[in-house]
Parts: sequence; C-alpha cells; structure tokens
Amino acid sequence: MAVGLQSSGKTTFAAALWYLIDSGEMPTSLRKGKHTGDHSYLEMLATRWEEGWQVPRTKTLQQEVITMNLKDPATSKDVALQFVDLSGETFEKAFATRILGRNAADAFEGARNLMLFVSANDARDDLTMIDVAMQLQDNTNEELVSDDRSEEAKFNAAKTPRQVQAVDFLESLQHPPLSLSLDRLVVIISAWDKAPEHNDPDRWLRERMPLLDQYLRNSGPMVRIYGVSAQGGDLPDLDNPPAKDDAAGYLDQKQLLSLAKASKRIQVVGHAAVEHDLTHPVRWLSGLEGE
Ligand SMILES: Nc1nc2c(ncn2[C@@H]2O[C@H](COP(=O)(O)OP(=O)(O)OP(=O)(O)O)[C@@H](O)[C@H]2O)c(=O)[nH]1
Ligand SMILES: [Mg+2]
Repeated sequence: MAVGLQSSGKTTFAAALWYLIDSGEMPTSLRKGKHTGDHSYLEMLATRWEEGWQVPRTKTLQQEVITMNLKDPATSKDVALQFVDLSGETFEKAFATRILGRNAADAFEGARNLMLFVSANDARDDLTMIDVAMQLQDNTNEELVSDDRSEEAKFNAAKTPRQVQAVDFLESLQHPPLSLSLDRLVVIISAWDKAPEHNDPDRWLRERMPLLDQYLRNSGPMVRIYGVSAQGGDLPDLDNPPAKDDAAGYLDQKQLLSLAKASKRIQVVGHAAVEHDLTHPVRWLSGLEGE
C-alpha cells in the first residue's frame, strides 16, 4: 500500500509502473500478470505520463483502489500490488485532526507491507533549528532589535515538517484502532532527478529527514530506501499548461519525449535495482527477496 503526504509522488509512481509493465519495453524483475476488471483510471494516468504531462492531483474524496497483478518469472509466483491511491491531503488532515476517515482506514486493513513516499523536491524540511539559530546569530545587530515585532503566527498543524507528520502517521497506524503489524517498509524518495550528486538514497534520508531515519532504524519492520525518478524531470501540467512560447516550461518534457522508449525516463537507485526497474522495490516488499 502506498502512503505519503501531499505531492510526494504516489500517483506518478503508479502511472509509470503501469506503463512499464504494460509496454514491456524494458526487462523488469516482475512482469505483468493476468488482469480482469476496469483499469480506466490507470490507463488514463499512464497515457498522461506517456504523453509527457504531470498526472492529475488526487482529490480528497477520490480513492482509487487499483490492483496490479504481477508475476515473478524466477519463482512463477503471483504478486498482487494493491495500490490504494489516497490523496496526500487525507493524510495531512488525519495528522491535524487526529481523525482518519472510515474509507481510508478500511483501505489499510490487513496491510503488512507499506510503501512510504517522500519527495526530494520538497523544501519544507530543509531548515533545522540549528540553521535558524545560526541565522539569528548572524542577524543580531541593532537595526533588527526593535520593538515592532509582528504578531506570532498561529500554529498550523499542516505546516509541521513532513518527517514529523510521516513518523506520526507510521506510529499511529501501529496503534489501536488500526493496530497494523508491519513486516516490510519501503521508503521511495521520489523526484530523484532533483537529488544531490552523491546519489545515495540512504544518505539522503539520514541527512535530510533525520527524524524519520532514526525512527525507521528503531521500529519494527524491515526497511529499504530507494531513490526513484518516475517522471525523469519536471513536466508541465496539462490542466494548467505554461504558455506555448515558454521554452523553459517545456524543457524537460521535450528532452524526455525524445527518448525512443518512454520507460527509459524512469530511474531507480538503490539495492542493485536495474536502472529503470520500478518493480524492484515491489518485489522486495512482497517478500520474494531478501529475508
Ligand atoms: N522532477 C520530478 N517531479 C516529479 C517526479 N514524480 C512526481 N513529480 C512531481 O511531484 C508532484 C506530485 O506528484 P504526484 O504523483 O501527483 O504526487 P501524489 O503523492 O500523488 O500527490 P497527491 O495526489 O496530491 O497526494 C507533481 O508536480 C509531479 O509532477 C519526478 O520523478 N521528478
Ligand atoms: Mg496522487
């Protein structure tokens, strides 16, 4: 099951994964299995993705349960990936109000393996208290020490650092009433095309989300961290496109569309995953690899 706060890359991952296994353009550790039923939502997402547009934001009330049936060629085992595409807003509301809606709660029932999305393209957690203290020290000169301090802003729970929200969410899932017992957890750092040069997802989490990192080191489930660029770069929004003559707005799109195989836009880093293979973390999550 995929969880993550707003704009953490969940839907883009689903779109790229569907395209990847459906097209069979690249070797993947899991292949497409038998499918029945309605896949129009996934087809729509994959088409948007293939044509080089952002996927639409998932709306608060929208909850799409998508099952991707995958097959492991090495063992002939079937893996069903239940992709419950909840909006990030659902999670942020739950954090602020301490209430998770019935639909969202039901979706978690029996879940043992989670995919947690965080984005490498999110500046919200960049400033630590140490950074703030240092800035204050630098700025301590007379002109700043004045009496007309602006009024303190009201506490807004939704503005809490993302890693605090993520840790709270993981912790809450494992307590009543949900009481999930988690076996495996994959952290997907999305928008990995924006990641630093060291290209090391473990290091990124340690340095950029140290609270989440420490929490995961000391909590129950087995954990793996992957860096994933499901889009390959920045894409324009079809519903709100940049002006036609705004070359910068279409820069990455142009370059990504020039690749002969769309699957080559995808980058997966970590745990010896083959470059474009989004099924690698899914295979591990399903318990088929590495006890
Ligand atoms: N540069 C870059 N941006 C990405 C990548 N994947 C996703 N994004 C961008 O990140 C934003 C959020 O992506 P979504 O997949 O919609 O995230 P989500 O978690 O489904 O968000 P909600 O549905 O709003 O909860 C969008 O603007 C995407 O274009 C990527 O690989 N690279
Ligand atoms: Mg979404």
